[in-house]
Amino acid sequence: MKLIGMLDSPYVRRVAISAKRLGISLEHQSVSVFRHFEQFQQINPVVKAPTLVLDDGEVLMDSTLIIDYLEALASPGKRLMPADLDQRLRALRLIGLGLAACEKSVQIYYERSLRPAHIQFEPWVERVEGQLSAAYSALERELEKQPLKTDGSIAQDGITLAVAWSFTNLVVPDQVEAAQFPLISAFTAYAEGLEVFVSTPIE
Ligand SMILES: N[C@@H](CCC(=O)N[C@@H](CS)C(=O)NCC(=O)O)C(=O)O
Repeated sequence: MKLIGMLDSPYVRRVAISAKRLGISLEHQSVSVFRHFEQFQQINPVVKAPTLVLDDGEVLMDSTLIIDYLEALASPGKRLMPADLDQRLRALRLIGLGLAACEKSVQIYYERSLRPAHIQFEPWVERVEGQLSAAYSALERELEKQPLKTDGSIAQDGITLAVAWSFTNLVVPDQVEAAQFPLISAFTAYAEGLEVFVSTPIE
């Protein structure tokens, strides 16, 4: 199977890291949704990263749906989501917040990099900045209540949180201060030190 997209996308990176943790080998092709738009279109006319191309040519998109498929393919001992319902609910809540943080970071980044300065709409930017801050504040509170394990393991909630924080720091660093989110920052430092993260660097 082929994973299409750049690792500077948090969505592509979470799929690549999840696949490694699940023991599923993917051939990664670094095709950019912007710089290689036409090439991407040939693979997936919707041009969304990540795109997964299955061995029979079927195309799947959206990181959560791709990970869902990979989880189903993986052996039960390697799953990245807890089976216990309460733990699963918490993991899903953390993942939801992490994905919202990714989405809001992308929106601010696209606003700044794609929309000409003279037609930027400040009320919209402020709204999105507030949403980004709300997502990380809620995540920080979650980690205060119950820390994620830092014993060498990592599950889907931790992968998504760390990938999100690294991405936000890459594209809109002015929006987040490590001192304001010490637990998220410390957990991300732990995750980025794991072999599976080190071998899947932001490109
Ligand atoms: N919900 C999607 C979001 C994917 C997404 O928005 N990817 C960006 C790259 S970071 C993209 O494809 N941008 C191009 C576009 O939306 O036109 C997921 O989880 O995969």
